[in-house]
Parts: sequence; C-alpha cells; structure tokens
Amino acid sequence: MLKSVILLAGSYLKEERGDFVSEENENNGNGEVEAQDTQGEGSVATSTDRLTDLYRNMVLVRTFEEACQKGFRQGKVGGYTHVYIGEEAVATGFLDAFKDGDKVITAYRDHPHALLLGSDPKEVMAELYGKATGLVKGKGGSMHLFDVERGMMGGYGIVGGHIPLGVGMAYAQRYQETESITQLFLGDGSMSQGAFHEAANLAGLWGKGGMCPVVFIVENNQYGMGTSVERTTAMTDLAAKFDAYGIENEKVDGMDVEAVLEVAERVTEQVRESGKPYAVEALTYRTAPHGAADFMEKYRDKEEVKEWRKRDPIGLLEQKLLDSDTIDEDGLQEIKDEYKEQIDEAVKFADESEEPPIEELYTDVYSGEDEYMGEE
Ligand SMILES: Cc1ncc(C[n+]2csc(CCOP(=O)(O)OP(=O)(O)O)c2C)c(N)n1
Ligand SMILES: [Mg+2]
Repeated sequence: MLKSVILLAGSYLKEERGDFVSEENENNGNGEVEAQDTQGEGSVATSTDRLTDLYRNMVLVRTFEEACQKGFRQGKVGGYTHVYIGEEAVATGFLDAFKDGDKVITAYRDHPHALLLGSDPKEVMAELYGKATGLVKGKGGSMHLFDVERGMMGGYGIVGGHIPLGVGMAYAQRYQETESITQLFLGDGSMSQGAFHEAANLAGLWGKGGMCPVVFIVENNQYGMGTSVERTTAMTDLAAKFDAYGIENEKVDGMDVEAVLEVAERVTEQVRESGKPYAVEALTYRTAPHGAADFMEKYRDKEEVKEWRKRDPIGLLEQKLLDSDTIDEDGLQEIKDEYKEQIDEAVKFADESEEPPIEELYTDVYSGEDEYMGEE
C-alpha cells in the first residue's frame, strides 16, 4: 500500500482560497490533528470539463450549506441541521460515479447527497424550512431528505440506523436481478454502533455469493460530535475494520475530489461487476461545527481547523483549475455568483412557501389508510 501524508501536503494553497466559509463557523477549544495514510498517490488525469463540473457541484453544495446554516440561525429552520462544509469532495466525487437505478443512503448530513442527485435546491431548502413545497412536503426536515425517483433513499437521524437498511437494499438489487448498486455513506462515529457490525457481517457474507453490491463510503471527518476518532476506538484504522468481515477496502484523500472520483469510478464498477461489497474510508474534515446550533467547540482548537482549511477541497480544485489555465479568477467568481443567485432564490422560495395544512398532519406518516389516524 502506498502511503502519503495528506494533512500538511498542499500547503502551497492560499489559506483563503475556496474558503468562503462565514466567520460564524469559526470555533474555539483544543485538539490535535494527526496525519493519515491513504492508498494511491491521489489524482488521476481527469478532463478539464469534468473537473469544472466537479467544481460547480462543490460550489453548489457549499453555497447551499452556507445559506441553510444562516437560515437555521435566523430561526427559519425547524428541528436540527448539520452541514457538509469541508467535506464536499467526498459526496461530489462518489455521486459523479452514480448511474441511473443506483441507490444512495446516508445519515443526517444529507443535503449534498440530495442536491448532487439532482433534487431541486428550492425543494430541499423548503424542506428545511418545514414548508409544504419541500422535498417531502415539509415533514422530514433537514435530516430526512428523500427523493426516491432519483435514488435518494434517505437521510437518517439515528446514528448507524441506516446501515442495515442500505445493506438490505443492495441485497434486493441483486435478488431482483438488476445491475444497480448502493452507495452507503456513513460517519466514523457510526462504526462503533452494533448495527454497523451486524450489517457489515451480512454484507461480507452475502457478498461471497455476489449478492451484496454495496459501497460503504466512510466520511471520516475525524469526529462524532465532539469526540475524536482516537477517543472513540482503540483501532483507528477504520478501513481495516472491514477486513474482519471479508470486505475489501482502501483509504482515499477525501479533500481531493479528483482522487475521490478515481476511487469512486473504479470501485463502483468493481462492485457492480462482482456483487461484492467494498469499503472506502475518505479522510476529510468538517470545518463547520457539528450542528448549526453549535458555536463553542471545546474539543478542537482553531489551529487544527486552520491547518485543514489549507486543504479546503474547493480551494485545492480552484488552484488546480488556475494552474492548468482551465479558468481564471473571474471565471471562478462567475460560477460562485451564479450559485449564490440560485440559492438566494431557493431561500426566497422556502421563505414564501406555505406550511403544510393541518389536514395533512397524518398523511404520508404511517403506511396504510390515513383515516384511522386521529379519528375516534
Ligand atoms: C443512536 C444514536 N446515538 C447518538 C446520537 C447522537 N448523535 C448525533 S450525531 C452523533 C455523532 C455521529 O458521528 P459520525 O457518525 O462521525 O457523523 P458526523 O456527524 O461526523 O458526520 C451522535 C452521537 C444519535 N443521533 N443516534
Ligand atoms: Mg464523523
């Protein structure tokens, strides 16, 4: 296995590049970052058009997340919300390898997955605002986005709870003799849940017979809320945990979208072909707080966040696009302005939409006839 230190590499990057994170995402506290090993030397040559598309997708996600963090702090978003700022390269790279018929399932940090699968940002924002025009009629909120037609099988709030569901979905895909696969995103924190181990065991077992085409994508952002991976488990090599279940695995630099895309394309095709599960641990970092309501971050210090921001995924790609003369500073700004305008419209739409009517309180909540709910 090739080894490379990902954390401090790339410090050529201007600190502010790509880092259009608002000051309110700043944090306080103490903590340390350790260098990590990744397999592969990183990037492959990707066409400049494709790189620009990846850039656009990451800017879409970042701009959306900035706006919903703001909306939450203005009291417009009910429930709770968790943003993906700093982690954009992971979902962006993997979902670029998504094919029609595939399925995606994830935890509660789920806005990017819906957006990247093509859900309308207006409907996603309206969902966060709890409005009837929302993606699931305002009844799911930030943590429970679904867009089944596009393959988005949900965001889930119970840590680890979606993992057995995703493995079951992958089994069904083979049982029904399709060529589709499931991309199952999970957090580092969820891997200490029993549900993860039970599901990984079955995935490995079913995979022996080519009956479980699932890609586990571990979004290792170094923390589960305020608890670092080192304080969660004695065995911090998360990819290697899959060895115990006979599941092939590797790590990738989750800040480098081109490296993520290379792994995603190769691995999704292998899983599609073989019906066997595969796991990728993407080493990444959320530069935003755990949840939008968190301001004080005693578990990590500003220096740590600053170090990771030097490798902001959007900044890294901007540098690459500039260095290769694919685009200039004005071109980058134009893209950012375009998404700012689109997301401003989404916020306006969410703000102006109606709340669901009271008669809808019980519809789409339980299966079966609606009328038995709330009736004498
Ligand atoms: C079963 C369960 N236990 C505890 C929680 C509270 N909780 C919410 S998020 C979280 C951390 C999960 O961390 P990770 O899986 O690494 O995801 P991340 O937030 O870093 O994306 C915890 C413990 C929960 N939602 N569900
Ligand atoms: Mg985490």
